[in-house]
Amino acid sequence: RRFYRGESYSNLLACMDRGMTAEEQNRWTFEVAWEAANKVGGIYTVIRSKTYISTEEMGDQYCLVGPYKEQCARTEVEEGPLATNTLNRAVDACRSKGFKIVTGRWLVDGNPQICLFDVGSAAWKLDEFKQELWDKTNIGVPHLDIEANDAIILGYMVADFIAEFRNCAEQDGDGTPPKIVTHFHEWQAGVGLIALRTRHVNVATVFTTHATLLGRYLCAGSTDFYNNLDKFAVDEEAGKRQIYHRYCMERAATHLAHTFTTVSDITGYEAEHLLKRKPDVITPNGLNVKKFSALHEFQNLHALSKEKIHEFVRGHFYGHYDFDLDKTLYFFIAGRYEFGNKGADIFIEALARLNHYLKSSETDITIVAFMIFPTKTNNFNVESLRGHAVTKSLRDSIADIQHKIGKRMYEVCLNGRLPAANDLLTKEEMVRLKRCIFSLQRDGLPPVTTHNIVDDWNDPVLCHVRRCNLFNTTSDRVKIVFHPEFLNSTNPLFGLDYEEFVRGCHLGVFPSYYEPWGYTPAECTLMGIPSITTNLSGFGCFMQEHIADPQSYGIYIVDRRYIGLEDSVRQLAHYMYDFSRLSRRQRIIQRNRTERLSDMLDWRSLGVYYRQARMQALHKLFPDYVEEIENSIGTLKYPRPISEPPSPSSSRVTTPAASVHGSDDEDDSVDEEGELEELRKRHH
Ligand code: G6P
Ligand code: 1S3
Repeated sequence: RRFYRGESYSNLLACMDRGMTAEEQNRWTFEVAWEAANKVGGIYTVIRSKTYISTEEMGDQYCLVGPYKEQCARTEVEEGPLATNTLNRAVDACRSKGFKIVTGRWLVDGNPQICLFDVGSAAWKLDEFKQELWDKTNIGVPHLDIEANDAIILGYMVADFIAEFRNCAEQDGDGTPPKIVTHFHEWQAGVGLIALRTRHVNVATVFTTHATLLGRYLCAGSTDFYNNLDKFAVDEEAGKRQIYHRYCMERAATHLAHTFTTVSDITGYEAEHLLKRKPDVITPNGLNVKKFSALHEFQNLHALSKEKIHEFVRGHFYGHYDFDLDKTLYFFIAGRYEFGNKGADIFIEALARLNHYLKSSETDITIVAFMIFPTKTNNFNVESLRGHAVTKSLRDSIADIQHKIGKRMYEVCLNGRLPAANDLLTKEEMVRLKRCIFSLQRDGLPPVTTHNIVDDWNDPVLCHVRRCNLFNTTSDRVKIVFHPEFLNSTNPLFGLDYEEFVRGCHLGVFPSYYEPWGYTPAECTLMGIPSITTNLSGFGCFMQEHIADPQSYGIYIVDRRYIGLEDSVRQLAHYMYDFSRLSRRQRIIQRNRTERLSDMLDWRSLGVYYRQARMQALHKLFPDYVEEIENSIGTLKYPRPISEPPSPSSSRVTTPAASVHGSDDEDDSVDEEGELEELRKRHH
């Protein structure tokens, strides 16, 4: 009910059209996004991860629509005609106008149909489209704004296509009008919706915003955003930032849509004030959850990936490698490089405090904090590469010597005696090892960044790291590694892709200030990696609403809404400090609990809100039309865990399993089976 603010749900259920397939109902869904088969950011993840359930529900009555971006499409799309004659006729009609359209199937789970429009092929119609936009809506777009111009071309191409399709579907149908839903994502796709509505094409429209334009800009400044949301002079603010025309496009799409949705309550609140419309439905973002057949597989993967990160750390910190990797924890932050919006500012500040807490408590724990934000660089720096070269040389020498020692031992033993020390390591080999050890010496400290950053004096991460004196000295218990590039498996330093890297870490830290949803902590959750998020992120609020005690499930939520900045920093530092005091056993238990939350982030649960949004939109066009939709996922799904939450305090019993296995810190078979069983009983 909370998510469904339209007509009363029970009214709709009363006149349900039970059990008919989309094909039998002549019902179609087109999902239009700039990021369909075009990887730019988070919306790509939404569209891509959702295709599985969309095709499961709609089959070939579902089609994605977006711009043709050759580089991405060439590797991700298998070209070919669409599955139905009706769709192909509409495409042909548009092609005959001179539009270049690539059709086929997107090579992702669900293998959906996709229709990509080459914006360049209709560029000659830009003036005509702009004129229409102006005549119908009074929105004027400066010709220098290429992104906005492209959005206009795509929008009108898509509107032409949908109108053609509707005609074809009507001709091919049984006389009843086809039920078509067109779902547009974000302002860049929104012009299509504006065109359909101003041309009065009889299709249902849904508009989803994943962030508001003005919200993103205002937050990036030093504005106290959430306390002033109701006070902003929106037109003026947009004008000052030279985004007035974009803002108008976004606002027009919002108001013209039959159903308007945002990805979280917090963005809904923002939209209400900045776009002046409350969302009808909240459509939280899901992921395509794939379960391993073995319960503990994700724990094993953690250990394997962590070993690869260890190898990186050995190379990066050579010469100052005076900490125990078995007592080292890996924290990380990653995302689009929006320094304040993504909370990198308070992360660095809190790390400085954590460093102080750890030093004062004289702990032997070391934290390596990775920051992964892509920015302009002139490639890897020599110091980082050198570190990996010298450790590799040592590793290779040892492997070679080891092999030779083996052979010598074998010979000696064949002679019927036990090898003596001088049978094992020769003098030359000692010299070789000494040379390797000497080359491990270095003058300076291990670098804070792996790359040469362009304009490094003004780079926000480096400026904050300098200000907080986090220079990777021997006495620092918190070490910093800034990797200003996204990870992939061909990376010469890590040799890990992002997923493997996340699995190998202990804690994701995402203390965002502006985060409509936030996929990074959600992805951590699926991999069973605990994370820190905030009550200003859609994900954080969603978790707070559905879990009784998020922290015990490894979801730490920093308050960035009701307390001051200083208090938020302190809270973040304390969360990290508390986490650093967990024993291995407690971390394992916590990872098990975190992973258990995956189901609630699965599109199989969250897809229901998209269906509700589409149904509402269709219902406005066809008042008699209602679909049978399973009820929303409700509010509280995850009760407080039955066992004690993992606690840093040694005086407390950690979990019931502890009393069975004693205090064996190394035991990795902790699965809380008893607790799971209890949970199952409760649900039944
Ligand atoms: C997983 C593995 C264990 C390993 C543990 C390390 O649970 O299955 O074998 O001991 O990870 O956990 P840690 O939190 O210390 O990286
Ligand atoms: C937006 O991408 P962003 O990282 O710029 O959309 C994402 C998908 O809905 C969302 O997860 C994120 O919070 C937004 O900010």
